[in-house]
Amino acid sequence: TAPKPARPIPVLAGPDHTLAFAADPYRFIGRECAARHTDVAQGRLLLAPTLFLTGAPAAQLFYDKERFVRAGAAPEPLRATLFGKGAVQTLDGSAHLRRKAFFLEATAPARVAALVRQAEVTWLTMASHWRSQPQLVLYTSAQEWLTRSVCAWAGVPLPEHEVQLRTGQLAALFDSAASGLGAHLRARRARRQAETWLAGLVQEIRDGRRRVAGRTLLQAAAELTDERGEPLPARIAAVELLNVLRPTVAVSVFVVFAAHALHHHPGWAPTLAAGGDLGADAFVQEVRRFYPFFPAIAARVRRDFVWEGYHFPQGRRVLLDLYGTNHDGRLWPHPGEFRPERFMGRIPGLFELVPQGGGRADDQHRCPGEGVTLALMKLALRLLVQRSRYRLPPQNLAIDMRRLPALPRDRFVIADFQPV
Ligand code: HEM
Ligand code: MYR
Repeated sequence: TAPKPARPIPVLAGPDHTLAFAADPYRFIGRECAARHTDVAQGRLLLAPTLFLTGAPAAQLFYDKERFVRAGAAPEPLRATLFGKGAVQTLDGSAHLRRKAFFLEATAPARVAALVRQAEVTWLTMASHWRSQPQLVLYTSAQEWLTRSVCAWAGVPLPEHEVQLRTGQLAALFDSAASGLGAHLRARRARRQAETWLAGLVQEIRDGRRRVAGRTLLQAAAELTDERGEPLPARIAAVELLNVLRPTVAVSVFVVFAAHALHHHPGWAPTLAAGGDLGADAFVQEVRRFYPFFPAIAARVRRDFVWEGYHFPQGRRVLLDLYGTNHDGRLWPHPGEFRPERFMGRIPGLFELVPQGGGRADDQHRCPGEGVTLALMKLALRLLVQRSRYRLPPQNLAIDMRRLPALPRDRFVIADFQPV
């Protein structure tokens, strides 16, 4: 059949939309598309023409590997901070699948269970120190908890005197990447330092100067090879090791949001303490849907095609609206209300609940860390509800939607912490 003639893609007013996007990074795409009754709109970011996509059908399109590639999609400032250069996020085709295997092994259910066991032990040790502090900031305490836990689990040595240093570096990669120029430069430095640290450990293993017990993640990273079977440069191995360590520490953002949701919906506490999965699963799914974290992801058109009558030109950058898809009223009735019940008896489709991307994790770019994320969120909630007493001192709990990632203004301060 002959292709349908193209219809024009709705165009946003004005010469460039970078400032408008930055002013409201989570809601910009959804708002502009809704105003035009469209799932595809065209604008400009840093003067480059960009297509904005929102909603489940557009998400399904975005994950069609025949139509989009990731090479050249992520802007340099993000590759230099959040992702790392040469990372799995920027690969396509067989090179991507080969690299992805490292993450699928790292996040297999038995490995997730081992990480959760480690994280519980680490929490209980840290909780006895939290007791003696009049108050603590949940965001930064959770970062230290997750850094200690993931390094112990990964076989990455973390001497006590380096805990603050490495926690700060790992957190800067996601917390400072897109938070203004000064923070961005700190995130670049943190990436250089963290890559140097981990590349050094990889090199020690390869040279036989460091023995590791069992098949740790560090060992697996040292054994990573390219398509010809040659060892990857130690720097790239470090980038991929960081692609597990960094996002695990980033679960601190969801820990804060989970605590925030619990504070506003205390009726869920008994369900979360019981440790059963049904209600706790629904609660953490709703936290991931409701709260703003990763706003949008980028790809480029692989070759010209027509979708829904719209012409997509080869090379054009597209941004898929994750936050807006999670708040699309066509999929989620009353999207602005926190209702875990919506996940009871509903398994979301592959392109509907997309806080960590859509499609499949094994052969597409979807996040391989959703199992880790859900398990750590449920653990943190159980430990907060069942094994802790604390109160919230007066503070600003409003979520700053202009920041990347969004966070409660005061980062969730808790007082009089008592392990029980
Ligand atoms: C990819 C979000 C946790 C490892 C992604 C993507 C998103 C995302 C939006 C992009 C999907 C795409 O490009 O199609 C998050 C959020 C997390 C989180 C919000 C919460 C903290 C994790 C964890 C791990 C992880 C815990 C590892 C244990 C990765 C990797 C990729 C990825 C390696 C690249 C996958 C690929 O390109 O094939 N994540 N993630 N993430 N995530 Fe996560
Ligand atoms: C990870 O570390 O991979 C998981 C979460 C990181 C989220 C960081 C949010 C800010 C990044 C801005 C992306 C802007 C895309 C248009």
